[in-house]
Amino acid sequence: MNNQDRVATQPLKLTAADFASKSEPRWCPGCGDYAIYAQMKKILPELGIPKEKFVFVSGIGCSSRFPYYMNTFGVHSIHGRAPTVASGIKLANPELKVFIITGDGDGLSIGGNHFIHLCRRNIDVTVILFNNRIYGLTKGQYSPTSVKGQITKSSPYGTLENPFNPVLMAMASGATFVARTIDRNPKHLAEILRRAAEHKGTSFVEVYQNCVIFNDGAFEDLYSKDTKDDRALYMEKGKPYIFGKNHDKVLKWNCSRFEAVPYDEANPPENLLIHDEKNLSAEIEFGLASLTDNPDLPTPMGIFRQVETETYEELLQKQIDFVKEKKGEGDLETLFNSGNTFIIE
Ligand SMILES: Cc1ncc(C[n+]2csc(CCOP(=O)(O)OP(=O)(O)O)c2C)c(N)n1
Ligand code: SF4
Repeated sequence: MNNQDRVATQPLKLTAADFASKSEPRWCPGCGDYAIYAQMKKILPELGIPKEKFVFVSGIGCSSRFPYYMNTFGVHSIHGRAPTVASGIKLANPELKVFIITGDGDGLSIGGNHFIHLCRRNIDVTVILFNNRIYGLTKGQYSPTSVKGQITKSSPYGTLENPFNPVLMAMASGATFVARTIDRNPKHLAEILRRAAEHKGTSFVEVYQNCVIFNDGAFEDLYSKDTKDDRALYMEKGKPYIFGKNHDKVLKWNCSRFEAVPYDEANPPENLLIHDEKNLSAEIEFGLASLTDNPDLPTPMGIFRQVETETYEELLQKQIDFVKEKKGEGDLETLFNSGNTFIIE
């Protein structure tokens, strides 16, 4: 056996370090982007996908610098157009594992239209939206997820707009996997990134990401020791929606809305909902997503929806096969010269 055979027959065991490029990340010290970068590198070797099959596509923004730092194929594309470039890559080569890295400005302002159409098509790509509720790269203008009243460089007296809820947007647009996590909880972040990457179809993950320079502490209530247990609800498959410092509260579905009631494990309230992201009614999915930033109830973290249905590329291949069977193999030259052709003299 010569060396070349050995390389071909023994798959390499990859590690996080294999996915780090030679470019040193240039995010501000303390930026949440570092945490996402670290967990992404960690989960990629666990997916069992050869390294040359990964592609990271981004738009423009601090977050969109991500592909530079990954030792994989990548495209730092144009503002808001990562879904378009990624769709082309995936359709041309369905063997690839394609990630879209975007920010709340890139993905939901200039790229909002591209984002919703990606979701409804169910192309098999994984979207990671770094939501810091601000434009970081351009130095602190408000974004479509900035909270109403937020004072920023471009809203010195407070924004007048209602923010988008990215989870609701992805759900309403038809994404087949929808989840939320946060940079300050590495274990949860890694698990959600892995689950999203394994999903077949458009998977969407909103990551709450701290911009330490222009919107520091935007999600503090979800990770600070004193508030996190009451403000964040970690949804777990097979469990009711329990939260609170002593696991002493639970969400109950009552007359088409959620309410918080006391919880005692030994004597739980009757008719509690049990979480199962693969089998929730639209009413419950949307009800959970709508709790975001509710002052009286916790913000849900975890997987809101995971359903399996045919992807765009599978349907496309079927259609190509069908037409080929009906009309035979295509010929570009004939196609160019068919139909209404005319000569300009
Ligand atoms: C066509 C175009 N319009 C506007 C800009 C300026 N611009 C660059 S990044 C950006 C917003 C980035 O915000 P976000 O996606 O939230 O990323 P972050 O920097 O916060 O990670 C804007 C408006 C641009 N580069 N190109
Ligand atoms: S400006 Fe904000 S988002 Fe951009 S690198 Fe710095 S901390 Fe991160």
